[in-house]
Amino acid sequence: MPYEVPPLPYDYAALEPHIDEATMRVHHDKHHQAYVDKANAALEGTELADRPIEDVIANLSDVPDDKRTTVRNNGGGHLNHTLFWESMSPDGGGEPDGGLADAIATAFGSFSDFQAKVKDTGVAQFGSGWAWLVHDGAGLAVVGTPNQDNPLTDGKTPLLGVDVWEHAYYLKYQNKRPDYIDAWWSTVNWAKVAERFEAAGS
Ligand code: MN3
Repeated sequence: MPYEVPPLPYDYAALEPHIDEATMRVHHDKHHQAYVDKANAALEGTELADRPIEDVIANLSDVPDDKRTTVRNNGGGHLNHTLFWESMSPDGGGEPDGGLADAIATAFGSFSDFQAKVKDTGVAQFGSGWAWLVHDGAGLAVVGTPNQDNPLTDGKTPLLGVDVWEHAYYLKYQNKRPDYIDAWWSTVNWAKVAERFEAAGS
């Protein structure tokens, strides 16, 4: 089955005022759709076409040489955005609790230190990319990836990612990427992040 853009789990305007409706419409309907279309075109007719996108991105060496970069960029774009929409909620924001909160405190010292590290990583990403909270097998870490690379390719499990491509914020925030990241925290769906944390075998 070809990949499909999953429906947004809330209204396009539901993340206002943090993420504006116009950005959500073009980001979800146009950008994500383009990644899906290009990934499907690259994988069509190969044995990889029926694999979950997580498996493909975790095993890019299985992709034929002439398709690998296209799949890395566009399959990665599909996976990253699928994770991203689910990581936000109109009821988001605040702080995690339970085991995830403890793991963040252990890894980063405090929740605010963790937030600062994500922001620094996102702001420092030259050009386009993502800043991630990952489980690296031993514990939690913050990593940046360029373009549409996903931490799974490096054997790390993504728990939360913030898209720092200009298309994610430019309509509302123009060049002010730090302000966008500050506002984005108010959308984070910590219940979903905790679910991924538990599944990662914390
Ligand atoms: Mn994007």
